[in-house]
Amino acid sequence: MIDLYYWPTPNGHKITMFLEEAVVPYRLIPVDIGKGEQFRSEFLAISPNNRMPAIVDHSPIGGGAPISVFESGAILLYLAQKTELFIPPDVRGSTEVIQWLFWQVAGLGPMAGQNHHFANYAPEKIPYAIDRYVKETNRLYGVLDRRLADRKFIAGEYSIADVAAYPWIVPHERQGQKLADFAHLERWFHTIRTRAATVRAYALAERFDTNPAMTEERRKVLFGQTAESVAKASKAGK
Ligand SMILES: N[C@@H](CCC(=O)N[C@@H](CS)C(=O)NCC(=O)O)C(=O)O
Repeated sequence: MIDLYYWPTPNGHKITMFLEEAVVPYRLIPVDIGKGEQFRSEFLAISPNNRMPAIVDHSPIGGGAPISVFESGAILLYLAQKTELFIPPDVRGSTEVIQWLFWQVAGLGPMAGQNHHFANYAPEKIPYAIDRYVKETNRLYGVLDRRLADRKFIAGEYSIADVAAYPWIVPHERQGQKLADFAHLERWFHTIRTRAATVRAYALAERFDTNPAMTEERRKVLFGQTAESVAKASKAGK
């Protein structure tokens, strides 16, 4: 049994998509990031970066104490290696997948995240910042589109590279992007959107308030943290 610390955001969807695809039994443990539940000391023990997703595997391969994993890319890799699914066993195949997984976690995710922030959440509209991240997101969409020109999925067969990238393409309109400008990416997107596991993963998110109002309190919790405030919140048992 896997415990999944989750909130319905793109990084959270990656893990429910994997677990639904692999049909691994799991328990969903909500971490309401708008309320600051990511700063609780029990959660920090599992996820020292105070971000979800994180998992605890109570039956790791080889037995022994439970293994906890934070960072969505590391979680996908851990689960793929554990289940031997969605990553090829050979060095060439797995290297293809790992490169694109890292491309997503180091590039597409953070750049699209800044895009969301400056276009949708920043209290001031800063044209330079909005333009910078809309353009960078557009460049990354172009990279993915070229990659998909001659293959069905990012690394051949459906893999954790696709699982990592898909949830960051879902909010393409909020990112100021038109999927119709990227024919191969659009075809890939619709192929993944209709997979039964993707449908199940996104249906789970509906249990939660996926689009809460951005109150001052929420803004402070999500965008106003420092090392000191996180340490204080964790001590206060928030
Ligand atoms: N690099 C991390 C990013 C995780 C992340 O940013 N999670 C966000 C939600 S998508 C979060 O937990 N935010 C809480 C906060 O900012 O305090 C990963 O890929 O897992």
